[in-house]
Amino acid sequence: MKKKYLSLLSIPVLAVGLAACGGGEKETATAPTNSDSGETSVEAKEITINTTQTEDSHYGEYLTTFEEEVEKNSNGAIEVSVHYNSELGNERDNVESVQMGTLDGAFISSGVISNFVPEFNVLDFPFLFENSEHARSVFNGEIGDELNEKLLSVGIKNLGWGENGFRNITNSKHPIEKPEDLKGIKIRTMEVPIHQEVFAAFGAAPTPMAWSEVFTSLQQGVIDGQENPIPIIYSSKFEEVQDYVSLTGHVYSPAVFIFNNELFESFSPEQQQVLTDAAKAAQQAEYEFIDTNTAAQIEELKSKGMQVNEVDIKPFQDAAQPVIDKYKGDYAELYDKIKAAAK
Ligand code: EAX
Repeated sequence: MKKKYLSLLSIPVLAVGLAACGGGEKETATAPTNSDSGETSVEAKEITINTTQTEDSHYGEYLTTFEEEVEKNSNGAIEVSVHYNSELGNERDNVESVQMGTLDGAFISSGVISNFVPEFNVLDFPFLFENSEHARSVFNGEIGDELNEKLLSVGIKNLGWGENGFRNITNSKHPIEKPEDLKGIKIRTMEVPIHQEVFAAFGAAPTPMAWSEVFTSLQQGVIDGQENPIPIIYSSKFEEVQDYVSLTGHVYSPAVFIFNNELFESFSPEQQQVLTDAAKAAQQAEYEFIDTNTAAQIEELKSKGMQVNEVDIKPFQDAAQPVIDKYKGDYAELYDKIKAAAK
């Protein structure tokens, strides 16, 4: 975490925070004094965040809102440095780095977390959530809190839930209208075992791959397709490498704002509140961005030459059921609680 110096006059919060950190006796910040202006300056804390997506994506909407809120409400005592396009590694690497403290935080799809917290496997079950309202109420309620506790047990603070969204299939062979259409199609999946099994059950050839390799792999024909929510298909400019979008909505991916918990606890209670409040505001901004733009993004993908088709999900649900039955036993209680929360 890089340290920067700011004028104390502009950041009374930090001065109080630093004094409070001095234990029982009142300590004042003993930072260097700027000889020119005579002002006393104290260290500002900089936090570094990584994400896979572009700054103009729905992830970018979340993170730019977070950055603005933190720097506004911490009086500049906390600076946020966001790195887009997997600049500081892929999602799975990021979970490990945040856990070890070599990366402060990351905004990622929850899929890869199941490799660290088994309960997260449930979130990647196909057709688990009825709609966005169902999913958002689950993650912003008791179940979301329970999952956050599981994350804390491995040293990771979830600053706040976000949304990746309902995942749809893109490919360059033909429209996907029924599972049989996926026969032999090389579909990139996240590094999530249950996703690989679901696409094998659909008849596809699942190819697990980190996000940063997907666009060039599609361009080079190493894979035929992939699956992601519309906002990612749009912001990734997949119309340049894919011809078909099939609206299967087969999995809902939440997004998680993972943060090194030791670092989080090093902030004063006031600063911790600034961080969590900023994440809440960012979540609302992202939800609004998604709800406002997704329909228009589909129309724009069509205008750019992509063929978009609806599907009857029942055959996909039937094909996926054996995979659900195989794994549900391990997480039956959580699975049933989520299903029961459907609006
Ligand atoms: O987090 O890997 C994926 O397909 C994820 O949905 C993407 O990185 C957004």
